[in-house]
Amino acid sequence: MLPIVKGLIEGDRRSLARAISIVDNQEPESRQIIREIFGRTGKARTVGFTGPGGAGKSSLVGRLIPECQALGHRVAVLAVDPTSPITGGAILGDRVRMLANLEDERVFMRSMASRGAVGGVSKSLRNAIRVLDAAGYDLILVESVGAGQLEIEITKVVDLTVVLFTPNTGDNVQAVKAGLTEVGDVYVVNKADIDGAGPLYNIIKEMIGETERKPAVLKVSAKTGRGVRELAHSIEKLLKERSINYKEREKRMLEDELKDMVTDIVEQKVASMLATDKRYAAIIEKLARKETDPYVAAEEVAAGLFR
Ligand SMILES: Nc1nc2c(ncn2[C@@H]2O[C@H](COP(=O)(O)OP(=O)(O)OP(=O)(O)O)[C@@H](O)[C@H]2O)c(=O)[nH]1
Ligand SMILES: [Mg+2]
Repeated sequence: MLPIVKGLIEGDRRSLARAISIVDNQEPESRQIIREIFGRTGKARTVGFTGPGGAGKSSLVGRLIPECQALGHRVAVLAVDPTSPITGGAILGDRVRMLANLEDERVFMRSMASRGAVGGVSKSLRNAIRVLDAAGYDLILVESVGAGQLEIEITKVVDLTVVLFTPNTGDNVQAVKAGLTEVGDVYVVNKADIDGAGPLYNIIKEMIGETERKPAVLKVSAKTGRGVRELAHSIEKLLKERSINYKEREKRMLEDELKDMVTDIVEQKVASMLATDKRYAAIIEKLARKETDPYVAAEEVAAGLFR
């Protein structure tokens, strides 16, 4: 067993932090770490927090930590910021905001830099979750920073998604457009302490809460703490309900992952084959001279590759 794996299993926080960096950066050692811990994973449950910038995701996660600990969980937090090169300012800000919790030995926090394509982020995240799972953290809260396609991607990797809205940003419409109204298991109107939270809550309740999925819609204030305990209990309840079919869902998630990974491998193979294929170069020339068309050319190249 790798010393780092032994360390993280035995509760050494430095080994844990190092292992997460390795899988996040997809360093070569990452393969062996995952191979060694894979059999120990499957116990942790994961909750994603998504929503427009400044909605209060970090603040709310900070508030939820003690509530979830009170329910008996060993909590870890991952903040995913794909836009940030290694340690961006946004994450640092979050770190400061969560400083109170950082001093608490029972919680483990980490921001992930996962650069690169959408697939890279989910791969890093899946593996970071595995590392935390093997280290004995049974509840992992994942904050995703930034909006759009990536956030939707992240929701596929977690067991449960909490979508935050807040009255004082113009980003709500953006969030609706980005498809966040379809991915939530729980919808939260944060900043209940300020004007506009009530009307926004009513709108969301009507727009999303009444759909067939009937997701929970809650009003909270991460500032005053109002509603946070209720949210922790809702999350707990939903996770319990889902645990009944957990094996089945895990299998589906693994299938998604495998498909991503096979696609990656094939893509790389194809790229390297094309780079050295003389016929490919010739077909490009033919295309440029308009002696063939893109459909025929593509079929011809693909047929050559898979022969
Ligand atoms: N009034 C009020 N302010 C809040 C509440 N929750 C968070 N805030 C404030 O809103 C701002 C953004 O909070 P964050 O927790 O950093 O929000 P975030 O969603 O993590 O932001 P990003 O990570 O940058 O997307 C901060 O100034 C918070 O103090 C709340 O319930 N009420
Ligand atoms: Mg944040």
